[in-house]
Amino acid sequence: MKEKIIEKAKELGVDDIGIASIENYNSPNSVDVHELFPTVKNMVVLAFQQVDNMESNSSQFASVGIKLISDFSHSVSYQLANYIKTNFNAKVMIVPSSGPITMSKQTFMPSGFVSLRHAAYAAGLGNFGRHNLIIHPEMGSKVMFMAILTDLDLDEDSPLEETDCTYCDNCVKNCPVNALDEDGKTDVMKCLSNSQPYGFGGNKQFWTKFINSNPHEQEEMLSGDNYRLIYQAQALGSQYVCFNCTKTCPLGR
Ligand code: B12
Ligand code: SF4
Ligand code: SF4
Repeated sequence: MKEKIIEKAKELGVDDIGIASIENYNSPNSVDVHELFPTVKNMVVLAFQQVDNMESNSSQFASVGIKLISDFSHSVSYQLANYIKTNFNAKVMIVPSSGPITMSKQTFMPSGFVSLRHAAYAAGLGNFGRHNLIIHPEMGSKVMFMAILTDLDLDEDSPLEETDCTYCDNCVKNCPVNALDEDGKTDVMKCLSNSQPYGFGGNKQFWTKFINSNPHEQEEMLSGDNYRLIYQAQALGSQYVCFNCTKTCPLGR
């Protein structure tokens, strides 16, 4: 069964795949997976290599890469989940690449329903680096993940014991807002405001200013560049403009 799933995943364009048992998935700050899927047994975790748009000097062109990989990985995950469901009579649920996520006023911090970094670690697809991202043995830091939760019994992979991170600190030194200064923790609010200036915070700021402006100022605001960038980020879902911690890491292709 596992071999057939791996073969199908590779045929669909997945770069690497690992199986994590739910027992090995340990993400203390995330919800209990059984609340989402009571009979879940395993996670089929998929790794996708990032392209190099992030190296472009144009921040908007750089943001294209993450959007494309996200679209592709969603489509592939759906096809693979459907294959598992149809061929092995199993239940399957897909963890999205990024949104929707929990974004409540109470919890404040945005959080995925399932932490894909912890899932990838449990599936043996890499280990944490100094930038708090998973470093894959071949693809290095330029890798993104998706996961399919299933009640199917599958042979699990083991987590990697060693990290490939050399602690060169390139990621830490090149973070424009010092979000990585504390070892083992990303300062989420610092990263968010810098890497997604047209996301929730930027959008809220825009409309708060808008309702306190006179009609002439409002007209100016709506025809300005900032609103056009906010509009595109919302409409297309391409929100990241900073990739420094990933692109300055020397590991990978
Ligand atoms: C929300 C979110 C964000 C938020 C962070 C919110 C948060 N609370 O972590 C923001 C907007 C800041 C963000 C930024 C980025 N993100 Co993001 N993000 C997510 C998302 C949707 C949820 C993450 C989550 O639930 N976090 C909450 C919990 C799980 O975090 P935590 O328990 O506090 O764990 C943290 C620390 O404790 C530490 N940690 C935990 N265990 C261990 C163990 C060791 C040994 C160490 C050293 C550290 C460590 O690492 C975690 C990160 O801070 C995931 C997708 C998903 N569903 O998982 C993508 C995801 C994590 N993001 C990803 C990426 C690529 C990025 C960016 C590089 C985006 C970009 N600019 O390209 C930056 C990197 C920031 C960084 N260096 O940490 C990838 C990571 C891929 C990888 N190779 O690991 C993911 C998995 C998306 C995907 N589909 O692949 N992200
Ligand atoms: S994405 Fe940018 S702001 Fe966020 S941690 Fe990485 S370098 Fe810092
Ligand atoms: S840039 Fe250096 S310190 Fe940061 S994750 Fe990569 S190897 Fe580790």
